[in-house]
Formats: sequence, C-alpha cells, structure tokens
Amino acid sequence: MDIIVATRNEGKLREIRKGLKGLRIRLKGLNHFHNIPKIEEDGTSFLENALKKARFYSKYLSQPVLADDSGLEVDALKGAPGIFSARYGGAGTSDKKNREKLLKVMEGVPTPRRGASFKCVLAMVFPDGREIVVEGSCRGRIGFKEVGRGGFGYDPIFFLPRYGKTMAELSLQEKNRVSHRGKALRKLKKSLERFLKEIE
Ligand code: ITT
Repeated sequence: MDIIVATRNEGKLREIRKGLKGLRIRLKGLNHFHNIPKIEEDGTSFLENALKKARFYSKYLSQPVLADDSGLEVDALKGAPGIFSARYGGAGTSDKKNREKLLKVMEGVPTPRRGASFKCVLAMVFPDGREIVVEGSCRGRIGFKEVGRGGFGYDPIFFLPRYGKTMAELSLQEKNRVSHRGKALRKLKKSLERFLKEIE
C-alpha cells in the first residue's frame, strides 16, 4: 500500500519512515509531487491541523494520507509557541530563527522554570473515510544554547535531563525511542498492522 505523508518537512519524514519500518507500505512525502496545493493550518489545536491536512490531501490525491502536526509547548510561556511553533520567528522564518527567538524570550528564566513538552498528533485518513488518530508527547526543558547537530527544528535547544543530552545529540533511532513522534508512531504502527491484516 502507498501512503502519502502530508509533510514538506524532511526531518519528520525521516522519523516516520524509521518508525513505520517493517510494515508493507511505501511512504512518499509532498516534496515528491510537483504543483501540489498548500493548505492553511488554521486549526486551534494540533489535532485539528493534523486532521485538516490528512483529510484535504486524501481527498485531493484519492490515496491514504498520513499527516503530522506537532510543536513545542513551553511552561513559562503558558504553552507557547504551541501550534504556532513553525512560525514563531515571524515572516520568512527558519528553524534557526525560531530557536534564536525562543532562546531570547527565555533569557533570564532559571533552570527549574524552563520545562517544556514536545507534542505530536498523527492523523491517518483513508479515501473511504476511515480515520486513525494517535498522539505522543515528550517532556524536557529549554536549554541555554544550541547543542548537537541531529534532528531538526527545536531539537538543539530541547534538553532531556534523563539523558544529559539535547534531542539533537541523539541518533535517529534514539530520538524515536523517546520522542513525541516516536511514541505516536508506535501506536500508529499497531493500528496499521491490524488494518493491513484486515485488507490482505
Ligand atoms: P509540515 O506542516 O509540512 O508537516 P512543518 O514543519 O511546518 O511541516 P508543523 O506545522 O507541524 O510542521 O510545525 C511543527 C513545528 O514544530 C516546526 O517548527 C518544527 O520544527 C517543530 N517540531 C515538531 N517536531 C519537532 C521535533 O521532533 N524536533 C524539533 N522540532 C520539532
């Protein structure tokens, strides 16, 4: 079975491929297609945005589609940037600018108040209307500077006290073992295994 992953983020795609390895499926990201429309992520939660992406592209392509909506919720910022994580640095932003802005906003906040959670919602929508939704989260804290070159997005400033490392210092396999997306992917894999058995 071919599954389209409704993302242009190659970091997400890598982790999803790894997490769903072993299933009899082929995954393709949106960067694989030319001239495919963009949609506005105007939902009020990760769940709404993930479902919106998956439903839209599943209808548009008439194929099973998996969408990931995720982000970082910082305790000291009352959950911000949350669903606005991708746009935190302002117009024309980049992962680097997003991280720099967050480090700046968190200047002077002491370690005990730097707690944060990564959140991930995965929504899978089939052309016949069937849907699977799973989620995962991961606790850590916002570091004081960038450390590590792995992962993507906020990983170099997301410190995991249990490991004494940032998320960007973990290998892909280690990241999937502990991350919000890795946890959601394990749940999705179970549902998909059942689903694939049913249709075989
Ligand atoms: P798509 O919508 O094309 O999937 P996107 O990167 O815009 O790609 P989101 O709208 O879900 O995805 O925004 C997610 C934001 O949260 C974005 O800034 C990511 O860098 C960040 N993020 C999500 N998961 C992350 C992870 O595992 N590590 C670091 N940052 C992450």
